[in-house]
Amino acid sequence: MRQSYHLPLMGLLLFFLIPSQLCKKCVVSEGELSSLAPLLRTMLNSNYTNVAQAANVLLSLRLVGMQNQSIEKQIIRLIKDNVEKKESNLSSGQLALVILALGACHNPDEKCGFDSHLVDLLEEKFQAEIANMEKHNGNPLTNYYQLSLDVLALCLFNGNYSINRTAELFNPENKNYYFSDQFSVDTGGMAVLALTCVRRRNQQIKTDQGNLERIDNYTESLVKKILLEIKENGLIGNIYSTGEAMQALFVSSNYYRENEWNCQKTLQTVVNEISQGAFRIPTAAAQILPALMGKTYLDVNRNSSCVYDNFNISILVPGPAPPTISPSNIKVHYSVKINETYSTNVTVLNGSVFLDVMEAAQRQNKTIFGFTKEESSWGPYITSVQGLRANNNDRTYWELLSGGKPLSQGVGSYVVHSGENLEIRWSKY
Ligand code: B12
Ligand SMILES: *[C@@H]1O[C@H](CO)[C@@H](O)[C@H](O)[C@H]1NC(C)=O
Ligand SMILES: *[C@@H]1O[C@H](CO)[C@@H](O)[C@H](O)[C@H]1NC(C)=O
Ligand SMILES: *[C@@H]1O[C@H](CO)[C@@H](O)[C@H](O)[C@H]1NC(C)=O
Ligand SMILES: *[C@@H]1O[C@H](CO)[C@@H](O)[C@H](O)[C@H]1NC(C)=O
Ligand SMILES: *[C@@H]1O[C@H](CO)[C@@H](O)[C@H](O)[C@H]1NC(C)=O
Ligand SMILES: *[C@@H]1O[C@H](CO)[C@@H](O)[C@H](O)[C@H]1NC(C)=O
Ligand SMILES: *[C@@H]1O[C@H](CO)[C@@H](O)[C@H](O)[C@H]1NC(C)=O
Ligand SMILES: *[C@@H]1O[C@H](CO)[C@@H](O)[C@H](O)[C@H]1NC(C)=O
Ligand SMILES: *[C@@H]1O[C@H](CO)[C@@H](O)[C@H](O)[C@H]1NC(C)=O
Ligand SMILES: *[C@@H]1O[C@H](CO)[C@@H](O)[C@H](O)[C@H]1NC(C)=O
Ligand SMILES: *[C@@H]1O[C@H](CO)[C@@H](O)[C@H](O)[C@H]1NC(C)=O
Ligand SMILES: *[C@@H]1O[C@H](CO)[C@@H](O)[C@H](O)[C@H]1NC(C)=O
Repeated sequence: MRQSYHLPLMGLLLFFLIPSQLCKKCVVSEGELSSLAPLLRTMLNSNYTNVAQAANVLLSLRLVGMQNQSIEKQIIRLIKDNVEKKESNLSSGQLALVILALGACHNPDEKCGFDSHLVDLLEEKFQAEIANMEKHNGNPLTNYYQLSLDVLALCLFNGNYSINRTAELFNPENKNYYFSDQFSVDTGGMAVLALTCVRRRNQQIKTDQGNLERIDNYTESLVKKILLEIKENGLIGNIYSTGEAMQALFVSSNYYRENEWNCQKTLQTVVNEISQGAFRIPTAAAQILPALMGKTYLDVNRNSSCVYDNFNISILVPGPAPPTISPSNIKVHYSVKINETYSTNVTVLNGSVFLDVMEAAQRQNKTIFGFTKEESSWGPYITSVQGLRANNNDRTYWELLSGGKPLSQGVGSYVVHSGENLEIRWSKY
């Protein structure tokens, strides 16, 4: 395996010449760049089976200035095919991600970007989210993470949205920032990015000063909530929300004091986690990478920012590490909980994931353990068990637990252990 990194001299010079207050970010040092290789490998080895996954990967690669024509072409084709085939079926946030990814090209000579009708379509989908909220007790079609992506894309690409309405929607007290009373750091982080874009782009509009002040106030509160989620080891929320949270804190440094966040500590923990294989899912890798290199989604259509601009990385990509499925069997306990609990013992190969357990149980009794799943940017998402379907209008979903505690990974990636008590529970968020 050969890996080589070229950091153009220009990038280094910029790094040292740009005044530090302009770029008060902590980033992975040049010497540590090779620790990011597993992220790139994961992103480049992906099959891009899902449009949101492909968009996440392309956006991330472009933000850090990694140019690989063959991969870009492949992803762009997939995204474009997907958009044409089922544009009316894309969720608002999926479309917003596509716009961000396609629009994130720094090279004006290159044939890049997107058809402007995609922005019109996003306006419609954003309106549909709001209409659904009005009709269904304040619940959007998707979620506030996606509404934030919508506002961000509309803001960056000159779409039409109401600043007034946006200020109203993104009140930090809104229930949509919370899942089961727990503040969603990913959601709050994305909202801070969106609100910061709106704020910066509308600085001069006199008539909107009231709304802009309101947005300032909301941003400050959201930043406070994010800071409250900083853990002992420096992670913000959990490992998978840390990238978005870092981006949010990068763009909002005027709302907190330097001693309120030890960015270096966060960075170090993330780098350690990379070596432990925490980011094996392409979307996970794509969402953490920009922050590690000092980039945020607000840089999407900005010419240049602090470091590594246009950095070149060539990496011979080896196959993914073979999953360690050993021929030995393990036994786990599995239950489906609705009002009643339905339990069974299942034997699977050591190294199996949650989904393997569900499939084994389903083979035992399809009536009780039958389920459906959908492919998403994070892998398979469980949509129904026993025919009972999750529904965003009711805020219902199928929650994954082990030993009574919610898991922070999905059925496709959580590796089960011998004797474990696994549960899938009909819940409200
Ligand atoms: C909103 C959300 C939810 C909502 C989804 C329904 C809704 N109203 O939209 C609810 C609260 C129900 C939910 C549930 C879960 N979630 Co969730 N969720 C998110 C969030 C904040 C945004 C997702 C999104 O819209 N993305 C943007 C769109 C454009 O991409 P998309 O692929 O089209 O989005 C869909 C999928 O992401 C899917 N989805 C949501 N969560 C999860 C989790 C997994 C593992 C999978 C495969 C799919 C999935 O729902 C989205 C809408 O349809 C993300 C944060 C993030 N960083 O992405 C966490 C996130 C994806 N969720 C996560 C987790 C762990 C879960 C649960 C497994 C928690 C649990 N213990 O049960 C369950 C899923 C269980 C199942 N049934 O398979 C983790 C995944 C980490 C990982 N390595 O896999 C994330 C990253 C949060 C975090 N920081 O920990 N989630
Ligand atoms: C990609 O697709 C190929 C062929 O369908 C499959 O063999 C391979 O396991 C897939 N890789 C990943 C990482 O999903
Ligand atoms: C759009 O979604 C609906 C329902 O989910 C499905 O029946 C239809 O086939 C989809 N259309 C396309 C073009 O994917
Ligand atoms: C923007 O949207 C508002 C409604 O939200 C509408 O009244 C206005 O005409 C739209 N403007 C353009 C240029 O489409
Ligand atoms: C903005 O919204 C408020 C209600 O939140 C409303 O009273 C006000 O008239 C709106 N202003 C504009 C310019 O639309
Ligand atoms: C935001 O506004 C509310 C009410 O107007 C006020 O109580 C709160 O202190 C403000 N928050 C900040 C951070 O300015
Ligand atoms: C963007 O950068 C290029 C060179 O890197 C420069 O020629 C161009 O003027 C810049 N554009 C803007 C809008 O700053
Ligand atoms: C990046 O790599 C490509 C091909 O490997 C090369 O043509 C190009 O000059 C490099 N760019 C920089 C800025 O080093
Ligand atoms: C681009 O990616 C392909 C496929 O992953 C790889 O074979 C090639 O070496 C990469 N090119 C560069 C310049 O990194
Ligand atoms: C669970 O039980 C409650 C109270 O008996 C009932 O209202 C509800 O419909 C049940 N839920 C399901 C999914 O069966
Ligand atoms: C599963 O196995 C445990 C012992 O390992 C036993 O106590 C329990 O009754 C079994 N449950 C079912 C549903 O078979
Ligand atoms: C399962 O495999 C892991 C290593 O992959 C090993 O440490 C563990 O002892 C195995 N457990 C059983 C019950 O075979
Ligand atoms: C599945 O479970 C139901 C309810 O306990 C039972 O009536 C049915 O006979 C079972 N089916 C099989 C194939 O075991």
